[in-house]
Amino acid sequence: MTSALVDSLRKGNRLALSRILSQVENGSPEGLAALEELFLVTGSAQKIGITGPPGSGKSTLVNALARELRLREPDKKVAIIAVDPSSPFTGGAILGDRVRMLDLQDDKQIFIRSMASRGALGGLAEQTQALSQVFDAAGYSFILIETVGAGQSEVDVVDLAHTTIVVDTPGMGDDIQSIKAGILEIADILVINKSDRPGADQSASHLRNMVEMGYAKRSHAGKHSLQDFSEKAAEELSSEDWIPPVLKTVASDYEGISELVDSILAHAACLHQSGKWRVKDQAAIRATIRHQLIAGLLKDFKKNVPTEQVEALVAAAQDRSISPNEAVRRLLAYNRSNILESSE
Ligand SMILES: Nc1nc2c(ncn2[C@@H]2O[C@H](COP(=O)(O)OP(=O)(O)OP(=O)(O)O)[C@@H](O)[C@H]2O)c(=O)[nH]1
Ligand SMILES: [Mg+2]
Repeated sequence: MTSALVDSLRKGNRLALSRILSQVENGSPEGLAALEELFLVTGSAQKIGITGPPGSGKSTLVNALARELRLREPDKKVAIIAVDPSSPFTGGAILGDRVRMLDLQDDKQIFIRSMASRGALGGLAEQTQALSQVFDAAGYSFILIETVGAGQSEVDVVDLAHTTIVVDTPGMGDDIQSIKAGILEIADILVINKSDRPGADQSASHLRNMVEMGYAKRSHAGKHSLQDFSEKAAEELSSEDWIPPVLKTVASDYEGISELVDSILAHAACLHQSGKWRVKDQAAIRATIRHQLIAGLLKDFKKNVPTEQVEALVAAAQDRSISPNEAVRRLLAYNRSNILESSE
């Protein structure tokens, strides 16, 4: 049964969208019910993760990207999700003339959402996943997800993106070195933003060298973001048909944005062509089920087995009267017997 609110969201009503996003974010029963219904019509949006160190210009870049995508694909809607934003979205005030003509706030085909809270739906990645499913079902073709530096957040939102853009700034040679491994594993597109500053060319060529050197390795290692998925999926994904480009931008002046959008669209085309879009999608769904299954089992276990029981067996193992293995065996047996009892 479709609720009236879900109906209006599917028809493009922004107020309905906004309300469902809040319900989902709060983990309310209405929100979860809406999500279950909406999931069935998801799968077409391109989720684009933008990550990088604080202050590197991610928000500015996302603003510019949203505009350029709208100019390029006037029939398509763009959503922005900011995870843990420390700087607000500008809505265009600091951008140049060309972009002011198309103000984010005035463009009803752009929807900006900052993640206000965390915890209601598990970790940040789950919340972001849920919100992007709502946008996807609401007909948003591009979902831009700004997140704090890769590897710095507890959960990498990168895991759910089709396309991951890693942003850095010039003159951070040492930094680039230190996050090199992470960058090469997760980036589909590398961006040197603030290229109006000295050292941009060196940083770009430095990164290009690293991409070239690391690429052979990467194709064997598979993407780190897929470590949770089946090995087969990771293998299928880590081939060499996409080599991450290194681009220079001045997001505050809209420079290099057009090239960046070219790369984003090309990456989507490449994923579709190679069949990896589908593989990624399937892997993400498998991971979601696995995640929720583990959470559900744990919840059942906590309901079935009293803390004292757990603590007693932990203590017994700590005393070396039984092995940890035996403790687990007994706990699982206890859990099972309670499941049997409650189902009788
Ligand atoms: N010189 C220069 N400044 C820029 C450029 N892009 C962004 N900025 C400025 O850099 C500052 C930080 O930009 P943000 O877009 O807020 O950076 P951010 O990565 O989103 O920051 P956090 O979300 O706090 O991590 C702002 O004052 C921007 O105006 C650029 O290309 N060149
Ligand atoms: Mg920001």
